[in-house]
Amino acid sequence: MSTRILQHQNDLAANSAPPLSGRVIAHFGRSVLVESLDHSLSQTCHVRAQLEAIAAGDQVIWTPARHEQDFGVVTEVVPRFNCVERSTPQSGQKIIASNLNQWCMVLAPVPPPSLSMLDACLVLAEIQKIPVLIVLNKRDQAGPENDIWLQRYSSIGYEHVLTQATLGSEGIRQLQDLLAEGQCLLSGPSGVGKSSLLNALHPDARQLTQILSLRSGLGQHTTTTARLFHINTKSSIIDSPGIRSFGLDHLSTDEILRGYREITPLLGQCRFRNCRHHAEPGCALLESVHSGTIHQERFQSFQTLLKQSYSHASYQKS
Ligand SMILES: Nc1nc2c(ncn2[C@@H]2O[C@H](COP(=O)(O)OP(=O)(O)OP(=O)(O)O)[C@@H](O)[C@H]2O)c(=O)[nH]1
Ligand SMILES: [Mg+2]
Ligand SMILES: [Zn+2]
Repeated sequence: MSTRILQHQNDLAANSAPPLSGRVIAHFGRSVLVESLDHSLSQTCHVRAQLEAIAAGDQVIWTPARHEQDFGVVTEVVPRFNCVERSTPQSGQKIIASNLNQWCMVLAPVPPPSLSMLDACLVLAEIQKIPVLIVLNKRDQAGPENDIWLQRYSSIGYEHVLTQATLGSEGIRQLQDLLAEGQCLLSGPSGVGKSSLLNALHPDARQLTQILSLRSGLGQHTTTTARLFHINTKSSIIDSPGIRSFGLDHLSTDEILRGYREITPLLGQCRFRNCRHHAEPGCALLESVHSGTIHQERFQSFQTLLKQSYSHASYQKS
């Protein structure tokens, strides 16, 4: 029997139950795990074909199946107040999580953090108005070189915390306090300790963490799908798979321009109205880089993203 007919039958079977409000806990290919808002019921559901992409953290209207072993049906996605979405070369846009009160960008000393990827995430956080917390995990391996960039981000208003997930330390308690309410996403490169942090914050989560295989050099037990865990009645955490890049092809040039909080106030102050902030005389941004108000490395990542968005815009026009 085709999946479509099966889905239709399940729709019919499920229809007699009254629709409920629910939250998406995880997304697996074509189905999603949904939980009622009071946490009393959870079920794997099909998603009505015409609905947009769904992610962990989304609020939905769903009709549970009468029998536990059957699939429920998600019929509506409640408009989200924000979402973390990135562009990937393979599959276009991909939503990682929705309705976030906090976004923890987790990094570790090894491998050295990619600050250009951090900047791309920060641009999206600015546009989506998601409060950010930078988490440097594996503080037991951290040298003084990390203080330099952490301080730089502090000076432009991004708070950070140092943690050691493998030891319930002061940093974990600090993190617990900072994530006391709402929905929080843990994201970052693979192997930085996101699942370990979740386990430290919520021992019942028991997420398998990576073990590097000596033979292949590849990680095992790496997280493969974003999943929401309730920490207590007020807060929940979404653990997500490691990312290697954070594409922003879906953002406009204007959005990239508004994504750097130390640059935004200077927009409109360049001599030429159509200044591209590259080498133009009287560019207020370049002057601020020379005077040290804008950090050189941040400006480089800004220029790279801006260039990509210009070429993307002209590709779309042609
Ligand atoms: N030294 C040290 N090792 C840690 C710390 N936190 C986690 N690890 C180790 O780092 C490895 C990777 O941890 P995970 O929690 O699986 O990393 P992840 O970010 O969830 O990785 P993905 O699921 O692949 O994205 C594991 O072997 C952990 O034991 C820490 O604070 N210090
Ligand atoms: Mg993980
Ligand atoms: Zn300029």
